[in-house]
Amino acid sequence: MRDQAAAVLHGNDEGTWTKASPHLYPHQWSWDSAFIAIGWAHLDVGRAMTELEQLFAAQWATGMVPHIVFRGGPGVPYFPGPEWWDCASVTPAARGLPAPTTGICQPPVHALALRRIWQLTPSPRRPEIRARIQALYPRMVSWHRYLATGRDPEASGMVTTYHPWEGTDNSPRWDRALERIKVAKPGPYTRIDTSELGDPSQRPTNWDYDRFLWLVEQLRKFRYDDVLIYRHHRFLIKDVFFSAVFAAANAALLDLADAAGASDGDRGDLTGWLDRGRAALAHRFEAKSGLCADYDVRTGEPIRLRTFAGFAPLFARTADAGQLAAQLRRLDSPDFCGDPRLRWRLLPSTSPAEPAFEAHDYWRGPVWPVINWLLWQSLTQLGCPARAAGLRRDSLAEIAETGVFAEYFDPFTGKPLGSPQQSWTAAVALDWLSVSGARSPG
Ligand code: 9WN
Repeated sequence: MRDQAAAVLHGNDEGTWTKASPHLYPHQWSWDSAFIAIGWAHLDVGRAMTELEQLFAAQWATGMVPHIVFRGGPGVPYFPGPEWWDCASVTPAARGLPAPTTGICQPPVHALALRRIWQLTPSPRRPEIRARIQALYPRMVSWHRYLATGRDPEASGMVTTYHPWEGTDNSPRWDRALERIKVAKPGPYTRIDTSELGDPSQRPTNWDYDRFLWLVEQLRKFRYDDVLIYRHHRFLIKDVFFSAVFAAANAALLDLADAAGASDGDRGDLTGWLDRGRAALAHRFEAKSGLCADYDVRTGEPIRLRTFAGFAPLFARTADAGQLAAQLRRLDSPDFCGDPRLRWRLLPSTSPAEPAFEAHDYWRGPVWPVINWLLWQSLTQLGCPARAAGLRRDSLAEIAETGVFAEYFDPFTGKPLGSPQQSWTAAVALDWLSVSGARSPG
């Protein structure tokens, strides 16, 4: 399997960056790149660093790392392409970049990747890789500063998302906020994802896409200015999963502070963001459900749904023993991994008990290996090696059963769904294959 996973990365390799998948996603995606760098680190730590460096070369002047860098070039088919975003025309923050980008971002997994690269760097390569980490580190801190300020002007400890494309596109977590948006069709457009895949039931609906595109139009109208967006945008959600990844990423940058020669000021800021983030998530934890709830800034209402995001305290490596115990019980309850219909004991994107659940449909039910990798890593670090080992074992078994490094899998049948040869699935498989079930990923 290791050779097959490496072949997927090599097959999608464009030399200095990696396509998220060969056909469906032929550009560089932000959080995909971070996972991909973890995969490359098992083959060549220098190549892993290049992946992150290329992504951060497209960082905006605000510190934001854009969700797509359109490195594939203008002829490469992906919808919506750079013309829908038009970032460089409307904001100076997006000018002078090596390629056009989108104007939104994705969860900051990058610091986890940087830490993993450093852990995997063999002694002879340490001086070279240390120098490259030292060069990249300030850019990562500025990315985190953007999230802690532009995306959290209230200093609440929770990151605000502006668009479902900021990670988990058609998750039912966004349904109510999208339902409030009444849009006329945002101009004629032709999707290519559904024809590329051949099965539209595995992708968001046209109703979703109308709203996704309308939201892009709005963000462009606000010139991607966080202050204007905060004032006028219709979709503003305090996302517990994004916030949890941010907390874990702040901890990862602190772990690297000595190697990177971080300043006292940066260490202080990272510690502050980490503490504030963990405290906010602890506050959003609801004992009754055993889950964390997102929060809709526009309506002031919590979003109470049984999805993977409810395990934000686990993803953030909570320091609260009571919440940890409650979340572990919930994880293996019949609403989640304890559902007897599951093919593997893995965390589905949406609970099968949730009315919005769809076994085939993207973030509305299927199992995503990268999400289970994040959970595995957290549980290992939280001192739950047995449960972590189960996630690793079942995830590898899920891939091995069909031999497909799929984007996502049907939780009941284990059928591979979405894009085959998905880079980040191959990348996390490489990482899983490198460690024994109980050994810490660091
Ligand atoms: C839009 C690349 C990306 C992932 C996202 C996933 C999906 C894109 C799409 O693919 O989103 O960004 O076209 O559906 O939802 O998490 O980064 O793999």
